[in-house]
Amino acid sequence: MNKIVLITGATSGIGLASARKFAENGDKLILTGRNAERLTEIKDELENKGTQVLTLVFDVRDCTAAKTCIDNLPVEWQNIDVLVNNAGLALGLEPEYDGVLEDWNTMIDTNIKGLLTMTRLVVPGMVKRNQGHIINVGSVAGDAAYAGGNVYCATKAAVKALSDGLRIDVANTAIRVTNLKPGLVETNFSNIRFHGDTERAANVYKGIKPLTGDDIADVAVYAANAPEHVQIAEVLILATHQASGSVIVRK
Ligand code: 8X3
Repeated sequence: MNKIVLITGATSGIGLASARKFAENGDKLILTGRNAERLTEIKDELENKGTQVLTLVFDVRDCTAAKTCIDNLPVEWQNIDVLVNNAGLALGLEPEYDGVLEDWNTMIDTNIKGLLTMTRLVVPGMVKRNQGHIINVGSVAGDAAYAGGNVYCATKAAVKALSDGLRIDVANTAIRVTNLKPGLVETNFSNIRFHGDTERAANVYKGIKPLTGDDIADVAVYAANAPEHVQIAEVLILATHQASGSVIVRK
């Protein structure tokens, strides 16, 4: 209750679902994203329900902008309790020998370097206060590569390594680190992956009941509210008919 929760990529998908679930939980929210208009709409929606919301418009790939925003937080918003490193994306499903360099750079810059930037900016305050929780949105894709997943899978494997590394580095503090690893979640994820090819995106979820952003957000809120001595280190969350990144039974 009444934590300050910063969520990156809060304008859609798991980020937006998390914003709504943490709001229901009574927390104060710092929501970040690139789309100023969407952020304002979400802020209005949540404030109407009594949640205090601060929005920050920046791209996690822009470390100067991120630093300016975090360094200039109003004093009452500075003590961030929970950092949800959610901003991330997949682009393309081409074989590794045939991939698009620009897409690779976007994924690496967002999913790895953006997450690292936010960690570097927010976690020192947590260490100073000996209190805090970092929830990284990893993926089943980080456990094993699947066909065409190559670089995306590598970025999510990096999220696992960075979560594990950070957990070691803060093990002498009260800070907790969680790596959430969703499988098939029906959000805008596949539309973005396939550059707006909605038919191809819809096929990803055909014949299986996929997870929703809410399903993942529920776990994030649970982890953040577990008793202080309990660290939910890693959670793999799959649809019932998905067994791994590449084993999906469709009906
Ligand atoms: C999202 C899950 O299986 O589409 O990270 O890569 S998957």
